[in-house]
Formats: sequence, structure tokens, C-alpha cells
Amino acid sequence: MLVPIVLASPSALAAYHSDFLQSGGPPDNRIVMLFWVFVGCGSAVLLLVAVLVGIVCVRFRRRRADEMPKQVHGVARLEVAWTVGPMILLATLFGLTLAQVGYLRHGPPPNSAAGRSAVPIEVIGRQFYWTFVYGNGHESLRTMYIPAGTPVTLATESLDVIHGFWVPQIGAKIDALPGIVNHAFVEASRPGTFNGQCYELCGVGHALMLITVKALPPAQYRATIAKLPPATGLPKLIR
Ligand SMILES: [Cu+2]
Repeated sequence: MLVPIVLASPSALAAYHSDFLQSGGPPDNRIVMLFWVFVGCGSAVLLLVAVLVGIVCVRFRRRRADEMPKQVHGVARLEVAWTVGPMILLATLFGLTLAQVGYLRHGPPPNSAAGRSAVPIEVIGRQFYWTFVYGNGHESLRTMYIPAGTPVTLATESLDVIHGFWVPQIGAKIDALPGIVNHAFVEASRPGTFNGQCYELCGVGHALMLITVKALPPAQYRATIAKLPPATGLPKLIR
């Protein structure tokens, strides 16, 4: 079935601006935290190097035209420091990131209260739009409805080429691959509209493969998905 591509005007695309730093929920809070830790550490290293370079330039500058610097062959303490220091810093940042991967992929543990309340949604990408299939077997196109304040576990797949699902304010990126089911987790802590876009170049309509997520109060969410049409002819990823 061919669904016509509605050509969006530049102003309509501008309305899709999404800033992950304006977090919409718990998964993005973790991503924003990591972002600022990385920016902080990177800035501290930049400042340290800049200050040291400045000190060296002034303190060891050539004072006479025939002056030669003192010749040295290695300074063990310094070399150990600039090897071990960055190793510790990078290992810490790596560990901090690794600790978030499970949560950003699967959400709260399935045996926790939050995990048990999680709502599953299937996300199916194709050139050039998204279909969302809910637990009741109904579907929506381009707009995904989620209950606010509830973890939403996504199972993603593609019917043609590689697509990428990303709504920056409510969760991490996840690929939608043909023949392979991927899993991700999104959550919006308040009702609202969140914008995203396919992030994997998937053909001529890629730029128009937008995603709108409407987070609704839970009762309104249930009423909304009950009124959607039933999904037909789609792979069953979780149903
Ligand atoms: Cu795409």
C-alpha cells in the first residue's frame, strides 16, 4: 500500500525542532546527566591543558638569541601521569555510560512496580513513514500515542531498509532493521507532544519521515488507542 508523502514546508519542519536537553522524561534525564558529565570532564581537561601550555610558554621561553634549552631524556613521573590520568578518566566515563545502557534499552527491571506497569508498543518503519501497533492490536501512522508517566517498551522492525527511531526528549536512539527486532524504552513524565525523526538515511523521503509522540493521561491514552483502526498485514513483534 502506498501512502502519499505529504510535502512539508520548511516552517512545518522547523516546528519539529527537538532539544534533548529539555528532557521530557526519565530516560532523557540520564542522557542529559551523561552529556553534562562529559562536557564537564572535557572542559576541565581543555582548561588544564591550556593553562599548562600557557605556563610552559612563559616559564620556558627563550630569553637570549643563543640560549639552548636543557636537554632531557624522558621524565618517568610525568609520562606515567599523562598515561594513567586519561586512562582513569576514560574508564570512569566508559563505566558511567555502560551503567546506563541496560536501563536505556529495557527500562526499569521487569519485576519492579514500574517495570510491571510498562506498556509495549511495536514500531514498524518503512519508506517513508512509521506505523505504531498497540497491545490491543490497533495501529496509528506517524503519530505514536503513549501514556504519560508510564514506561513504554518499544519493539522496532523495518519492512524495507534500515530506519532509525529517535525522539530525543523521551529516550535513546534505536535502529529499525528489516528482519531483526530491536528493543528500546521511552517515557514521558508529563502529557505533551514530542518530536522526532528517522535518523538513518533511508531514501528520497528520509527528511519527511517524521515522528510525533503524543503523551496523554493514561485514561485518555486507553480511550484514544481503542478508537484507532485494527492493524492488518503487519509482522507481530510482541502481540
Ligand atoms: Cu527512515
